[in-house]
Amino acid sequence: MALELPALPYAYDALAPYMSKETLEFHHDKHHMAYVTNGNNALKDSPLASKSIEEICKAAYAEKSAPLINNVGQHYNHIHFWMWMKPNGGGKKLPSRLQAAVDSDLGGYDKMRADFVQAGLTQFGSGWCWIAKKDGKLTITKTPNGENPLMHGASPILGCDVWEHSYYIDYRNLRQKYLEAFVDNLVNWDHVDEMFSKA
Ligand code: MN3
Repeated sequence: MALELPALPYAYDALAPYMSKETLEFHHDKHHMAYVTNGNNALKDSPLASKSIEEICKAAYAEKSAPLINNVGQHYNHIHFWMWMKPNGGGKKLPSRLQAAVDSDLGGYDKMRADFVQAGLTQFGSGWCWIAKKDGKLTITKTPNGENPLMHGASPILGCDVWEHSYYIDYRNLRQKYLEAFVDNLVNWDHVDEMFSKA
């Protein structure tokens, strides 16, 4: 089953001013496309090719396959990244069951927001910050490059891309402002809740 680039679930200009049309054109059409192309090349002749993308992520990390960790990992991460955002998203509009878990496991909304931003800010170089479910509890983590929580025995429910290609056009070097805008104005809590319900 070949990897395929999904269409964005909204118009390219739908997330402005928090994420511009230009950023989404480059990020989706060029960067994500490259992960799909390179991932398909890496999967050619691999016994993992018939597995689900989640299974490929886990197996690739266990086998230390850099081309699959990087490209299939990034494909998985970006499929959800597009769905983790929506116009007029973000802020304290969490579905109640998710809110209850954030309260009990992450110290409430404000601490969750601060810790998530801090995780993204302190990821040195390229990578992602996450809210993931591990051992039955929500936790905030960060990973380098194309890695994701699936590779570390956890289930991601929210992730933010802190590669410079995700924010440099709109925020230049101000990664913190980008992360704050992501949480305050872009997060699609319904997709987070859907992943939470399956985690
Ligand atoms: Mn990216």
